[in-house]
Amino acid sequence: MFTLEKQLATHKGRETYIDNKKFSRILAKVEEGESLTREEGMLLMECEDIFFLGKLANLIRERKNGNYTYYNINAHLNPSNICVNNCRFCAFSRKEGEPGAYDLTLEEVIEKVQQIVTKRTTELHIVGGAHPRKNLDFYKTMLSSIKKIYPQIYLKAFTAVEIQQMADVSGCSVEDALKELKESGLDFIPGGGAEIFSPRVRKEVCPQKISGERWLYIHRTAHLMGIKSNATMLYGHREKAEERIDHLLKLRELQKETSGFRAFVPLPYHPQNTLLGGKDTTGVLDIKVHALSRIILDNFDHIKAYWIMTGCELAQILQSFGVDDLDGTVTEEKITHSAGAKTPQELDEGYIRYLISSAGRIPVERDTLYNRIGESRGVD
Ligand code: V47
Ligand code: SF4
Repeated sequence: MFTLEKQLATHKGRETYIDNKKFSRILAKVEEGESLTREEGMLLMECEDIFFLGKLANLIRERKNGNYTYYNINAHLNPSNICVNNCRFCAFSRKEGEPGAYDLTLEEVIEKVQQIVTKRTTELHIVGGAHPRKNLDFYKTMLSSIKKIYPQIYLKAFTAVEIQQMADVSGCSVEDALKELKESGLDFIPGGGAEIFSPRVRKEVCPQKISGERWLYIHRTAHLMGIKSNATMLYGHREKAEERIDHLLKLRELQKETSGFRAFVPLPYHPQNTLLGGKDTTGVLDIKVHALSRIILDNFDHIKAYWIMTGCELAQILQSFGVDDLDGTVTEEKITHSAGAKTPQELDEGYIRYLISSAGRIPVERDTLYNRIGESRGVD
């Protein structure tokens, strides 16, 4: 039974978070723009007062992005779900010949692109499985053919995992693969494949995937070549709170070195149809992870709520917990919907702007690099 005394005690307990010396020191550090330590991050991970976390995250959010929330007009394309890795959290991938496997030819990819791109599309987000046979030339031709038809569209393509795989199939280095992809039209690398860097958890959930260190190496290499990227963290499966903090700290460290990351995207695990199974994340965990990401990653300009995974309603609320970006309109999302996502496949631009403005924020259309492009369009 939840008695009145217990309620009061809990309430009092929460107040002590703010009164507590350690928490007031953290608040002062955030107000001064100082980075938090691992221990302080851990303390916040254990903090049950989401309003306190929201206060800290919002301070950083508004210092960096004011009252603006960004979105873009994008389309997703998943050319194949055939993959050599067997990540236990993935419901999307298939082996060659397995029921449900698909593998678009170059002609089919172009046909698909022509169906999903509109006059307003500024970004194509292209990711698929780590294919056992397709070489670098296939992906280079894909990029250059799309770029030839749509030179104005940013090609945000291929996770570090796919880039390593195409380099392996072609027997070349990741450096050479990145250079050739860039020459063929690659503009930006999405943040997928990072999962959680902890070797302990990777061994359990994605033992065949490249290591966290390798993921970081590939992004560092891309940054040094002038290719910007995003970063992600898949949470809510087998990882411990400290492993989330360590993941964020590794990203903060790399960002300090290269300044190559644009946005960080926390990805809540969806368990349906996966080998790993387990439960959906809760609203409180989603809020904590987005807020903590904003607080720890104080050298990242943007924290994105990927509405496909968080749900539209929570994505809207997360704008008070550090988030300043709601991703984009998206089309035909396959990875999360294979794992049970109940969100739509696509959002209309007017609705994204409504999710932003009805939270008291100002919607701003951006391109992949966060250049503002839609301010004069007056979509509302
Ligand atoms: O790499 C796979 C994750 C990622 C599941 O860079 C799952 O702006 C939840 O990286 N439940 C792909 N997540 C998506 C991605 C992304 C999405 C939006 C924006 C950006 C960006 C990147 O999805 C995969 C993997 O980490 N994933 N299975 C699942 N069951
Ligand atoms: Fe393959 Fe990516 Fe799925 Fe892992 S998450 S099995 S690498 S498609």
